[in-house]
Amino acid sequence: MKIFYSEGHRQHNPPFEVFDGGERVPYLENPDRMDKVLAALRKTDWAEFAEPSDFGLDPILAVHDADYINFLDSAWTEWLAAAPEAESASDKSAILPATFALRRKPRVPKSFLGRAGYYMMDLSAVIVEGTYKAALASANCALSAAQFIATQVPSTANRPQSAFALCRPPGHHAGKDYCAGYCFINNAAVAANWLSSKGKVALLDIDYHAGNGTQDIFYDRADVLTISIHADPDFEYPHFIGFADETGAGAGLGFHHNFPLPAGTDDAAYLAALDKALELIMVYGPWSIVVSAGMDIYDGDPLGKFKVTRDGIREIGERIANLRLPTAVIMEGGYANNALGKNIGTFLEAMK
Ligand code: OKP
Ligand code: ZN
Repeated sequence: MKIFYSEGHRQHNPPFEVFDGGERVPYLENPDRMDKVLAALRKTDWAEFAEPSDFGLDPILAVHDADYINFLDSAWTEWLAAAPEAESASDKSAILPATFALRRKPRVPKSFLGRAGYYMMDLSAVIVEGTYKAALASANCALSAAQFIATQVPSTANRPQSAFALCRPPGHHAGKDYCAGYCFINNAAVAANWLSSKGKVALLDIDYHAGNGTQDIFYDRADVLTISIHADPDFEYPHFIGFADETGAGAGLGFHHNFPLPAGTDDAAYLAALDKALELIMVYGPWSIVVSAGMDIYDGDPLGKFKVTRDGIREIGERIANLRLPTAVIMEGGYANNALGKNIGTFLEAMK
């Protein structure tokens, strides 16, 4: 299986994040995650590593607001220069505004801190100097996987090929004009949108957290079916979106589906929801699928409350592969670092 990977992710290594209650903790979405996945995949005889191509900004701007992308580009320089605006910040090692644009009429503030609060949804999308470049490299991995499945010759394989994008930072919480939950550019959305120029695409999000950014981006579109299986936002981040009654709007009505699940969800309950999702995909009839693959569904993930086992993860991979569609797998979350390599390896092995 082709694995698109860039060393570029390393420059995104925030010194901390802020948990509910204000505690500063080491950043969970860290380069060590990638090292664990790399080590596991390098041990296999089927992982074929490739550098991503540079697709430029166009496919990113087809999904994200240009002013938001400009914000990401210049944020670090502006943050360092934001005096006396941010003069009270005793620590400038990471950008974190303390004021958020809550349900305002959209009016982009002029000041840097104003724009930071406007474009950031929470305290876990921490921006440092290398964040934008890392996010671009991550999006290029996703686009490269999309291009690979779009151009492969199917005749030699007994099932259509899939490709894996080793994305870091992840993407599914990032919306058109906001970053959130470790995500800055929505890699899976960029890939799915790119693929949608060739026909209907389905995007299945199996990360533990609701894919709010993906939902927002495609909410009024019928040409990309989006489905997210996740922890019920009634008890879990992102709290405000990801409910079962959110099914799309306008032309997109009926083309988004959420499967919110309770804490403690085990393999059987998870697979039952997955089967419903896969049925919806079959009925839709896409030519390809994009999978937002978060391994934080795994039992024991520090951010998750599901009880999905490694056998469950293998079964999820097999059932998705049984759709027999060209599939671009995009890495999202998963924070049990010591299990992450095996989990990703098991998932991909089942899909190849
Ligand atoms: C990113 B991904 C918990 C705060 C939540 C953000 C979690 C982002 C998860 N107290 N922090 O979907 O794996
Ligand atoms: Zn997650």
